[in-house]
Amino acid sequence: MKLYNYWRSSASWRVRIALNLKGVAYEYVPVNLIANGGEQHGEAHRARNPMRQVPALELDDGRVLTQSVAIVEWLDETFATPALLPRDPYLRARARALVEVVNSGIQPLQNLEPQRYVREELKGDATAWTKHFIGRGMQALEALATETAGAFLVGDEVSFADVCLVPQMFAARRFGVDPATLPTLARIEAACAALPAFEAARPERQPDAVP
Ligand SMILES: N[C@@H](CCC(=O)N[C@@H](CS)C(=O)NCC(=O)O)C(=O)O
Repeated sequence: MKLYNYWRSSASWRVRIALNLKGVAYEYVPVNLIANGGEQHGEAHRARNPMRQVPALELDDGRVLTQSVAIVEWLDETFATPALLPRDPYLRARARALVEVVNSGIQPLQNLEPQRYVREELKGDATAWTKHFIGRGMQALEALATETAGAFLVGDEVSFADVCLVPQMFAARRFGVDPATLPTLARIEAACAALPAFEAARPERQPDAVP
C-alpha cells in the first residue's frame, strides 16, 4: 500500500495512526502541500484525488481510496484487530459523533484554502478566524467527551475518536487554543502519546518533515 500524504496534514496523520494501530506496513509518499504552489494541484495528484487533498491510499491492486474517514473505516473492516469502533451500537455512534465533530465540524475550517480565502479575498485575519472555529469545536468535543471518556475518549479502549483527537489537538495548539481549557482532551491526548502507534505517526517523525 502507498499512502500519499503530508507530514503536517491532520487528515493524513489520522490514517498513519490507524495503519500503525493495525500493524499494516505502507510506503510513505510525500505530497508537498506548500512548495511550488502545492503538489496537490498537479495532474498526478488530481487523478488520485479530484478534491486536491491528502491523504490518498493506493491499494496493492492500484485502486485508490480518498477521505480519511472512509480510509480508516476500510482499514477497520479489512484488518479486524484492534477494533477502532466499540461494539455497542450506542457507544459506536458516540465515537462516530466525536469523529464527525473533528472531521466535518472543525478540520475543514482550518484548511489552507479557507485560510487563503479569508486572508486574500476577504482581507481578514485568517489566524483569528481559524482559532475561533477550532476553539468553538474543541469546546464541543470536550463537553461530549466528558460523557463517555474513560482512559480514552469512549471508554477504556482506543477508538477512531482518539485517532482524530490527537492531530486536532496539535492543530489547536498551533493556532493558539489553550489546552488548559480542554482538560479531558489534554488528558486523553497524553494517554495516546504513550502508545507507539501514535508516537510513530507524529508529524516530526515523517520523512518529509521540515524542522
Ligand atoms: N475530508 C478530507 C480532508 C482532507 C484535507 O483537508 N486535507 C488537507 C490537509 S489536512 C489538504 O490536503 N489540504 C490541501 C489544500 O487545502 O490545498 C479527509 O478527511 O481526507
